[in-house]
Amino acid sequence: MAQKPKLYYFNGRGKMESVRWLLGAAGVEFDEEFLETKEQYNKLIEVGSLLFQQVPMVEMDGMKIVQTRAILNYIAAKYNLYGKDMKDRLFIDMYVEGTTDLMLAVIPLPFQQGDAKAKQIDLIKNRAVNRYFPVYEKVCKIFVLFMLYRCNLKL
Ligand SMILES: N[C@@H](CCC(=O)N[C@@H](CS)C(=O)NCC(=O)O)C(=O)O
Repeated sequence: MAQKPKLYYFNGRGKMESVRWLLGAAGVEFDEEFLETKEQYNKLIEVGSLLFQQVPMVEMDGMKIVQTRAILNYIAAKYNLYGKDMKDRLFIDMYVEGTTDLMLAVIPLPFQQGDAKAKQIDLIKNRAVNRYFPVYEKVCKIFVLFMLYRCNLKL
């Protein structure tokens, strides 16, 4: 039996969360090593496991894969979750980049305080509600209708 993928990241959602979700969607079990000390992280760098000295890193299929998008693309392609043709992949890539942009607005939050933090929270809420969520709601509705049609179900 193939070895389970092993995920290396801090004990938090961050950039690894989408990888966990994708493996879950693919029905793939995985192990995780949470980096809780500087020593653990430095050790990975010393042994050359982190190409750009960054996590997330996923050990699978004999490789140590870094860069979130590269990890996601590999898993999606491997488990047939990356569309049927170039056009599907183009749309998947657009939706993924949208979530990345929204997440980039969230990342600075833990390091902000006071007014700056409140302003950032307002911006995130506004962008989420008005710019990103409507797009995902629309595509989810289309997907549900498509599945109902495929299953010959009527609304
Ligand atoms: N482009 C990379 C960025 C990864 C990244 O910024 N990782 C952070 C943790 S979330 C990190 O390892 N920072 C340490 C550093 O850059 O030295 C990706 O998307 O995976």
